[in-house]
This record gives sequence, C-alpha cells and structure tokens, in this order.
Amino acid sequence: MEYREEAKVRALRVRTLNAPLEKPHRTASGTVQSAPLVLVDLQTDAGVTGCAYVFLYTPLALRPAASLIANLEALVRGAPVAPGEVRAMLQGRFRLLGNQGLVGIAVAAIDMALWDALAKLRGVALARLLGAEPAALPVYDSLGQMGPEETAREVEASLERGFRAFKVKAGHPDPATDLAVARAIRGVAGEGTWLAMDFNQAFSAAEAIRRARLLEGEGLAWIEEPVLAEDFAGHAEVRRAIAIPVQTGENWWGVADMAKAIAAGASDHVMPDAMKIGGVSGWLEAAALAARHDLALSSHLFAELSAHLLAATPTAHRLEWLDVAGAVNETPPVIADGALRACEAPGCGLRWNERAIAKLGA
Ligand code: SMN
Ligand code: MG
Repeated sequence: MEYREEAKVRALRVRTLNAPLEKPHRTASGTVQSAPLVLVDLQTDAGVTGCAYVFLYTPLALRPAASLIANLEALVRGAPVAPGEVRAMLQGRFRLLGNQGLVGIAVAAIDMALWDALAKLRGVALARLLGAEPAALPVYDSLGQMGPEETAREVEASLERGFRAFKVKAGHPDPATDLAVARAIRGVAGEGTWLAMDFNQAFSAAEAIRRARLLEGEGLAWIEEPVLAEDFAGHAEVRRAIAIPVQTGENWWGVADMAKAIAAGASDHVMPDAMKIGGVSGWLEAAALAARHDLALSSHLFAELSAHLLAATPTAHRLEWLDVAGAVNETPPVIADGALRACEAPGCGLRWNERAIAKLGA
C-alpha cells in the first residue's frame, strides 16, 4: 500500500482556542485547567481538508505552537499528500534545532492532518487505510486526582456513561489517600474492576517504590510514570523493586526515545502519545517497535485518532479516554460497555463544530 496521493497541499488554516474541560484535571505534578488546542486544517487542491489538533497542556505554549505550525505552511504548500515524504522534509529542516518540543508538536500536527486528508481522499476511515477494521477497543476513563468520596462519585457517573475501567491520578500528599481512592473505586465499580494509577513523574525512585509497595495488594494494572519521564534508569529501578507493572511513554519524543526506554528496561508496557511520538507516522514506527519487543501498547489522550491507530496496532492494549477536544468535535467516538469504537466516516474522526469554535473565540 502506498501512502501517497498526487493531490497537493494548497494552504494551512491554524486556529487557537482554550477549550473547557469538564473539570480541572489535577495531577501530582500540577493541574490542567483547560484544553489549549491548536486546530489545523490542511486544505488540498482536491477539495479535501485534513483536520488535526494538538494539545498544549498550558495556554502559555498555545500561541508559540500555533505560530510555528503556521510558519510551516510555506514549506508544505504544493507538497503532495504524502505524510512520510513531508515528515522527512520537515524533520530535515529542523535537524539542527531538534525535532522535540514545539517543533515535534508542529511537525506532528502536519502529519496528523496529512493522514486525515489521505484517508478522506481514499474515502475510508483511517483505521481501514492502515489495513485494520475499526474495532471496539477496551477503554478506560482517566480521572484526575481527587479524594475517595469525590472519586467514587465520578466513577458512578462514569459507569453510567459506559466505562468499566479507570485510571486515576495518584501521588496524594498522604500515600494512605491513594490506597483509600483505589478501594473507593472498587467499592463502587466492583472488586475485579480494571484500575491503574498515575504518579505523573512526581517522585524519586525510592519514594515511588515506597508508595507503590503500599498499593501492591490492590491488583493495579499499572503504575504510570513513577519518576521523571526521561529517567529511564529510574523507571527500571522502580520496575525491578515492585510487583505492579510499570507503564510509561506519553512523554517520549519520537520512537528514538521509546527505543532508549525499552533498552533501559523502563517499563512493562508502553503508551505513546499520538502527538509527541510524531503523529500517525511516529505512531506506526512505535507500534512496529512494540510488536518486535512484544510490549502491550496503550494510547495517551487524542482518543479520536488513537481509536484508529490502536485498531491497527499489533500489540494494542488499552485506550485512554480524557476528553480534551469534545467541545469542538461533532463526531465523538462511541463508548459503551467498556469499549470505544472509532468514528467510521472517512478520516480520523474529527468534524469541527464551527459554532462552538466561533463561540470559543478562535
Ligand atoms: C495526563 C493527561 C493530561 C494532562 C495531564 C496528565 C496524564 C495521563 O499523564 O496519563 O492522562
Ligand atoms: Mg499519564
């Protein structure tokens, strides 16, 4: 299968907005108050527009990211809808500066929009373009750091919405609260409920080990980012010392970081972020590497796109649901009985809600 169409890129439309979250998302390393998004429309001369968004975590990075993406228009205008070729060209232009951080985000935004355009030109859902069937994927609801009572209420509401699995941001100042939260979730959802906890890079290896050991009797599916994301040796130290699987990956900049983490024995599973790993093209590299090492691969954010990508991932594990773009997307994935199904329309499942976008001031 050749992933290339002769249709040419005609223009980029880049918009910024601060989408509301259902509630602030507290983690052990800070609270995300809103969803600062850059919306990208890659217009082609075939009348098809590829859509993508990138999530910036903090409004401080929103305009710089949008400006950098807009600056890429001069480089991609007239290029074919050929994600691999365009990505290689862009990464070459940033070889000296480096393809991490905002550069990585900008290049990934173009890549995601090109793949969406390619799937639309072929008239198929992205999963089908990648040779897969849009599947019903096991999904978990990703909840912020809250006390046991508030968490229990959130889980009750989440069960109503069709979720059967959960991840919570842990690392409370008092470790006993993490334990109480785990037990509150099981008290509401049932003892066998799939549950993971996320330390969001907040601890030293020694402290993460101490805290994880307090949770070893709770049947957790994984402990996520126990130490700094780039501390692969620290992850491996925690992994050797505890009986709970270690998960990491959302902060890898491309498959090169993933290969270093695997070589260090950093985690039992992997969870690349569709934006930071390098868009669809970066994800495909990551999925192939995970398959070579037989590592279960889960997604991070970007649920609409990740539903297509996981369907085409040989070692697909779990899909994270944390809704950052629901305020501006008219075609959200369907969630029922613990599974999420990708949108079947051509493309990656994004249809902008232009009225909502206008109201948000983009
Ligand atoms: C996370 C997601 C979104 C904002 C901050 C932190 C988290 C996750 O690490 O895994 O969902
Ligand atoms: Mg995380």
